[in-house]
Formats: sequence, structure tokens, C-alpha cells
Amino acid sequence: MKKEVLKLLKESDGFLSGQSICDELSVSRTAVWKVIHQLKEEGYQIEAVRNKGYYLAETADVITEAELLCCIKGSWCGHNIYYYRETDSTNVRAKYLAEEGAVHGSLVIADAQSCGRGRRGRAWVTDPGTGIWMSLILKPEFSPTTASMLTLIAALAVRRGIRESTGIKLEIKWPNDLTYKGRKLCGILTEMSAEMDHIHYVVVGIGINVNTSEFPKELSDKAGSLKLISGTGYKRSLIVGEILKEFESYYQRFLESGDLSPFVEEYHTYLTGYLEPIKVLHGNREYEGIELGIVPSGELKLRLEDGKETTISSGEVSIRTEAGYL
Ligand code: BT5
Repeated sequence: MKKEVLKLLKESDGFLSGQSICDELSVSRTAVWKVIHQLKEEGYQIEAVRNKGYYLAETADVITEAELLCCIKGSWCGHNIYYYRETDSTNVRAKYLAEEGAVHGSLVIADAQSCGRGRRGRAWVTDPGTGIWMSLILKPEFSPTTASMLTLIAALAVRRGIRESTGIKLEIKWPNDLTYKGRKLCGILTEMSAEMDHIHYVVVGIGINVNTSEFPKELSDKAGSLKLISGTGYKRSLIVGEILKEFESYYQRFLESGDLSPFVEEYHTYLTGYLEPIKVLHGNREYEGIELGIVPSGELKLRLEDGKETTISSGEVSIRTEAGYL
């Protein structure tokens, strides 16, 4: 019922009378009052005026299940939400929930993570209450070899969702980062449980610095946030809604094509360092060359210094700048 009351308040132009909420939802005045009280405790600014009713000031940046349900626009992605005020890592939670039977398209999201994870055991710094820390549970029918492409699909969806909801245009740094002027704002961590020929589930974890004003020292010259770019804060729930809508649409097209061929051109438009000199660290090997973009499987193609071309399946990209590789 919280979701319904919140929806009515959001849809109303001005004050909404307690009685009209009761009539609309067939509930008692006391029940409405209780829900309003809960919403206020969650951080919503709701004004209550005698003989006028309730008015919701749409400024609070609150992430709760009810808030998110109001912002989800697609047909399956994010319809089932697991919200945590705080958890260890939404990817860890998502893997557990997927094992326990959480359905395809479930969204696991937290306001704070005590143990956010990056790739290969690295840590993801999570400033509580300021970012989007979420994981999508997918149970696709395609082969396990295709799953790594989902990182690139997610990057495209996040980029577009952020542009639609904030106007900010981020670049994609292959394979799993979104950046602005060289600073990282978003990281994606895709994990999978599978047999040789069958996927049990895939978890696509997405971390976005939204309203973060400050980073710990070790990140201060390489991380960024949407707020630091534009100087204004954002409602995270609206960004989540837009990203999930975009993800659904990209995912559908990806299922139809079976690889990234329909997305290659778009990907290159936003790819950091495209056709420029880059360095890629892959395991213990370092490759230096011109970044030629992605191939339909999502691997990165490089023209090496000896003129030969090679593709790399994963790694860390650094871009050559005047100050060296960054
Ligand atoms: C990533 O790994 O970029 C994947 C990050 C995925 C985070 C999400 S949050 C929701 C879900 N739950 C999780 O537990 N994880 C996912 P990688 O490419 O390995 O980058 C990690 C590196 O990024 C670190 O070593 C730092 O240098 C840097 N970093 C850490 N926290 C950052 C932050 N908040 N903003 C920018 N850079 C950060």
C-alpha cells in the first residue's frame, strides 16, 4: 500500500486530501496516516495541512522499494525488487537470491554496501546514501560463452539511462567503466554461475557515483560523480528507472542478434580512446597499440606496433595522454 499512496502523492498536482486517498485505495484514515508517517521516516518531505490534505515535496533523494516501484517503466526488468538499507555487496546478495530462486530480471539494490566488490577481488568504494549500488539477476537461455557480452550491453544501457535522466554524456572505457574526462563514475561487475553449456544465472552489478561530493584520497584524482560534473544533485530512483528501461530494450535486441553486431557502431561512438594509442594490461601481459574498437563478441581489437592486429578478451585499458598513459 505504501507504493500506491506514494504514487497518488506523486501524481497529484497540489494537496491531496486524506479522504480521496482512502476512497481511491479503499482503506481507513488511520491506515493512510500510518503510511504517511512511514514515508516521512524514510526521508520524504510530506506536508500535512488541515482541510487540505497531504503534499509531497519532490526533492528528497530517497531509495526504497516503494520509491523504485514508482519509477520502474519496463515490463520485466526490476519488477521484483530486493531493497536493503545496508548490505555487504549487492552482487553477493544477488548470487544468494538467484540460488534461492529469485526470478529473471530481479533487482537487488542497497543504499549502502559495507563490502562493495570490483573485478578480481578489488574493492568498490561505496559512499552510503549517495550512489546507485545495484545488481540485476538474469537467467538467460543463451550459452555461457555469450554472458561476458552483457557487461558491454549494461555499459550502453547505463550510459543512455544517465544521459536521458541527467543530460550528462559519459564515455565508455572498455570493458566495464563509464568515465567523464578521464574520471571513473561507474563500474560494472558481471558474474555467472554456469555449467559447460547452461547458465544458472548471471549477476550484473552496477555501481554509479551520483551525489558523491568527496572520495577517499586514493580515488580523489581518478573518480568522479554526476554531482561533481554538473554541480547539482539527482534523484537516484529516476536514474535507476531510466537505466532499467534502457537495459530491457538493449537486452531484447541482444537476444535477437545473439552477439554485439547491432551495437558495434554505437559503442565506438562513445568508446574512450577509439582509434588512439592505448595500453591494455591483460594478466601479466601488456599490449600497446591503436584501439580499433570491439568485435561482435565484445573483445577489443588492437593494432600493435608491428602492424599486426590482435583481440583481447579482458583487461585494464590506459589511454595515452600528454602526461603519459592514464
Ligand atoms: C569495477 O571493478 O569497476 C566493478 C565495480 C562494480 C561495483 C558494483 S556496486 C553494486 C555491485 N555490488 C558490488 O559489490 N559490486 C557491484 P574494477 O574494474 O575492478 O574497478 C575497481 C577499481 O575502481 C578499484 O580498484 C578502484 O581503483 C576504483 N574504484 C573503487 N571504487 C570506486 C568508486 N566508487 N568510483 C570510482 N572508482 C572506484
